[in-house]
Amino acid sequence: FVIPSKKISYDDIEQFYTDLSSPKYENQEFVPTHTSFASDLTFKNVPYVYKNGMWQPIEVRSFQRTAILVPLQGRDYNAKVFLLNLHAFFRRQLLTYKIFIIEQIYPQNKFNKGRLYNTAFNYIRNRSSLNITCYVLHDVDLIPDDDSNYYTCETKNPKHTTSRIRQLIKAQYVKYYEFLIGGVLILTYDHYKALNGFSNLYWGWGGEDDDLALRVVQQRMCIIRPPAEAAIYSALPHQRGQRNSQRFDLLTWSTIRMHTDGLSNIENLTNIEEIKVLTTVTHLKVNVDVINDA
Ligand code: BGN
Repeated sequence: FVIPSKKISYDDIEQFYTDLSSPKYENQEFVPTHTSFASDLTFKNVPYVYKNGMWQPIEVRSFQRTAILVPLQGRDYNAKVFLLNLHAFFRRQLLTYKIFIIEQIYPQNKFNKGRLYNTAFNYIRNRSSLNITCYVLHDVDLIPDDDSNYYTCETKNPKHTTSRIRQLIKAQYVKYYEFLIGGVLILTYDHYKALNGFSNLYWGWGGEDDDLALRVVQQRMCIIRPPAEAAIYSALPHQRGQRNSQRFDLLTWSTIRMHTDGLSNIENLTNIEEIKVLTTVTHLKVNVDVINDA
């Protein structure tokens, strides 16, 4: 279990990327020293600017405006490594992008990733000036290992990019099952809306992504994947989440519920209690169980 030796704060990361966008760094090669992880943290620094709430390359225009949604519960050490690595990755891909960390507060509840994603979609939709055209649903412990794994939306179908994953310490890529769409999923709002988002009923680890996959089948959508050699990730080490023992039962009736359980009824279930806007990340702190939390 390896945690970066130097304690990195969100402010450090903020400073780091603000410095990088300054013109004096133009055309330099960068190797951030804060982290021992990552495939390749070097990148030719294309001048970037933070404008109207998004990071964007100055000299080219990106095709899409991309929001990266990262649900979080108690894995701050992963989140920081994630931010250092992914900012570099997005810039190498010349994306116009914004990263959202959607943190579940109140530790008495088990992790509810579905509610966090649904809440974030509503939040972003209500900020129409951002004009987001593509959403990346991203686990906080996954670092893409290949730059040709393009984080772009396809018009027709959602894209699942996590075909093979290696644990950093073992270094062997493992292929996951074909039906898996967890890890990293890239889609448009229209796709997400057609699926009615995630189920709000999964508490704890496991199943919510398979539930979404059943919705995909029900809606007769396909899932596309990048070429196998590109769809590879390193997983950061972390503590194991609490298993959801009800996941098998919930999956049985997944598609019966899908039109009444999801994005359409998230409104009264959750509440964003704090919003912290940095340029590196917009940090949403969410109460995922308004009805039962005092
Ligand atoms: C699966 C989990 C997924 C998880 C993947 C990868 C379940 C439901 C069982 C029918 N699914 O086993 O949620 O993303 O492993 O770790 O537990």
